[in-house]
Amino acid sequence: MALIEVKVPDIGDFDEVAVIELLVKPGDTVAAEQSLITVESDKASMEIPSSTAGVVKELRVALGDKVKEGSVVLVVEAVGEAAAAAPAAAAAPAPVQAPAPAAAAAPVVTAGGGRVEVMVPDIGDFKDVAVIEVFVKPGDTIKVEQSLITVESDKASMEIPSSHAGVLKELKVKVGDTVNIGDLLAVLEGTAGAAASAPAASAPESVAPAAAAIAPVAPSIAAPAHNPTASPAVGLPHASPSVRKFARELGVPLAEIKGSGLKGRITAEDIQKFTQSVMSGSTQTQAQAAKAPASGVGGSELGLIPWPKVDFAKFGPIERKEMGRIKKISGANLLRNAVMIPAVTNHDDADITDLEAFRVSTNKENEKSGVKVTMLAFLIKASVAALKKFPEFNSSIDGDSLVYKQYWHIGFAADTPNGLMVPVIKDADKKGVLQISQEMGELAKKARDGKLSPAEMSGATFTISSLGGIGGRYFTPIINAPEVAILGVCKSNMEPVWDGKQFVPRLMLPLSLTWDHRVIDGAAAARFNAYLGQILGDFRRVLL
Ligand code: CAO
Repeated sequence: MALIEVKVPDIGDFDEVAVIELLVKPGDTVAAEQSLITVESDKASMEIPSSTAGVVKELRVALGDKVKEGSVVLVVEAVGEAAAAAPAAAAAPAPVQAPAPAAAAAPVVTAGGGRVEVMVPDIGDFKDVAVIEVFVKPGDTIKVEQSLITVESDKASMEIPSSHAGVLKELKVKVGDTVNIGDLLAVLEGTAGAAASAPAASAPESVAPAAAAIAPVAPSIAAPAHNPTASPAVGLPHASPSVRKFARELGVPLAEIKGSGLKGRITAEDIQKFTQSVMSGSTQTQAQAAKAPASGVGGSELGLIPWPKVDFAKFGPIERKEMGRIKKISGANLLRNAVMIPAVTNHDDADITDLEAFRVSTNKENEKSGVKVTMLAFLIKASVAALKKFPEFNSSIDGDSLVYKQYWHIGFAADTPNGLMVPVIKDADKKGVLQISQEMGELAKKARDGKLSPAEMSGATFTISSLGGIGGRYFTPIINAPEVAILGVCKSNMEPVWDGKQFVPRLMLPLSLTWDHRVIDGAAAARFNAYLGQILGDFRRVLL
């Protein structure tokens, strides 16, 4: 297996930038384009993605290190195609993106010389980047190169500086807007001094953003050039783009978090801890505090008492272990889904006597093919039929709308040494049970080996969680938002079933369907389960 050095690609005019986050560790499997580290300068932070897929063998940087173009970030052992292409990949650093033209950064001075329009400069290949922070307000006196707003893409956030000095008359954007090169940001009333400096401000070297191509495939980003005279916004929380995104997804106010990272930077862990303490009632957000009863005895918005704080060591020996990354991420998602979704679970049983006999005989016939047909594959196929009959189960809430998906991608929970993962069988409606069984086996193996790519875990419209191979009767699975339902399956048992005349032994499969009451009602859920049971009882119904 080939060892490849992954290097910092062209990051524009930045000479040396500090490593503020390590996103992988030795032993991790990384996909091409997966973010490896976050670096930060005065004005921009960006994630450096991997130029190749493989297993991390050695990290060559530590928190606080300074890196520049060509610095080796880590060494990976290439796998698959990357291994074949290894010599080229190791030798060739990420291609360099030509510096962006400065034209868009130039202020437009209109009649009278006093009114200046400040536009979004060239921000590289990005389209529709989101405004996530606004630092100024009308009436403020703005200096040349003072940061006006922060914009953010998936991989980088950057502050957009003013190309001109003056008094801010109108601000044309707000948090949540998306902007592109050339969009009008602000209108300034220029001052005498500012007017004199205007031509200099439009010169490329003083305000033109430098293009910092992050990686061959990652979008390039234009980050404002480092300039010692720039006046960065004071008191703003420092956090990398992915951390900001994570905070936004959970609705966590960054300004209220004390960062534990280098120089007080906020880490993903800080956000998780903050969320946990808010959910447990031991911390209040400022918004919650504002809403709390005047008596001051409020507690959290949910009215919960604080999470018990116990000195476990007082009662006996203990061992403390950090939770793994996957557990932390899935924990935060599960907590949100459990708290935010008004979920109800219906339990039912399906008679799978004939289906199991068919599965066993199919496996005997196909013994040599190496593909084992599993009950879960039949459940996926049966679920697709039920989802087609009851389309709201295949929908998602989006604001005030329901999005009905015309595709049927089924996720299945897989138990792995690192925690719960949910690989997705795409277009399950177009695949036969044999193909689904084969794909499921491959995806479950990848999940256990920690080799699932993000694409293999995204896009599900419905999820099945099967504990059938382990045991139990019924359970209440948590919906995998933004899906609106999840099917839990337990171990089938031979049971006496009354056929109208006598008790007969039938193989019964316990089903637990959890559904979002905002979208689905109890009658629909009961019908869904009943229909699913009918199909599992006689698969010919799928043909009807
Ligand atoms: N009833 C009775 N037996 C069942 C069954 C059921 N519902 N489902 C599977 N089995 C049997 C299988 O037939 C197999 O038996 P044989 O080896 O004799 O053929 C055995 O149990 C093992 O099955 P399996 O679990 O390996 O395979 P699967 O296709 O059923 O499941 C997978 C694959 C990936 C879903 C499973 O390995 C797994 O990870 N399950 C756990 C999921 C989980 O953690 N859910 C909880 C999420 S909420 O925290």
